[in-house]
Amino acid sequence: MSDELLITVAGIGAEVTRAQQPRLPLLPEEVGEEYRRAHDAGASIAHIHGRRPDGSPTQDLATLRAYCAAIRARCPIIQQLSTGGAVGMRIEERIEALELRPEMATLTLGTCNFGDDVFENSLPTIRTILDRIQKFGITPELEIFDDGMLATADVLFGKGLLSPPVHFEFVLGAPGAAAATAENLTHFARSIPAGCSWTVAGIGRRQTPMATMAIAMGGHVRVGFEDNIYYRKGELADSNARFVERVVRIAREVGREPATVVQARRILSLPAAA
Ligand code: KMH
Ligand code: ZN
Repeated sequence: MSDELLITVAGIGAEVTRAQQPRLPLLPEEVGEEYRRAHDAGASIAHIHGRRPDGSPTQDLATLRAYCAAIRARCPIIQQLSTGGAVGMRIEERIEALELRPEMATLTLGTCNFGDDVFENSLPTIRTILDRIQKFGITPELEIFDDGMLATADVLFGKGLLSPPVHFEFVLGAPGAAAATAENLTHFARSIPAGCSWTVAGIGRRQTPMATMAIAMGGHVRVGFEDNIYYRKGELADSNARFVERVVRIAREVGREPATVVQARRILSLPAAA
């Protein structure tokens, strides 16, 4: 276990709207500023989705290029592109921006319900995304929404397509996937190979309880508008950085410091920045 805490900020997502969260960043300058504030508050990883100016989700190359440049111009946070995109998005759109060679990209290891929709990730889809991730020398984050996705990780390890140690992310509380409970978090954390690190993203009002458990267990934390728009019941968060600040306060109370970007690269075995 590393004492330093990785904090990922998932500040955009694909589903939240401006009508629901007026501070949702959409334009590149807004995205750049939002992630800079989160970085300054203690986040070391930026999980990034694309949006058109009207708020609709897109993973197109031009949008992601502009976002990545706007973030990089303001802070050295590790950039992690989503390959999940939005439910129903074509696979080619989900992966076209990987040619930007971000340091990290997510790889969701299975299909699950997502509200009324289906988040589709068949094994061929997973292999296509993994191929593209590896072609560009990107470090994957294995995203687990449900128990069966842990089995898929074992399939990939068994076939030699990936080898531990790798970094996992447990998304708990998505509507239609595994619930955000202490039992599920413990089970997931115990199920991955020795030496692997993990982050938890608790959805909605389970964001802070899950983060607190992960801090105590030696895991890492993701927060942000993608997963939760309320700071507390009935009160919208006024920025992603406010979530990061709260996680930092909780972590310090139990003796963990937020990882700097340099420390995060070491924990994740990423190459040092050029
Ligand atoms: N928007 C969700 C359906 C990821 O970023 O890798 C999927 C998602 C996963 O957000
Ligand atoms: Zn995402």
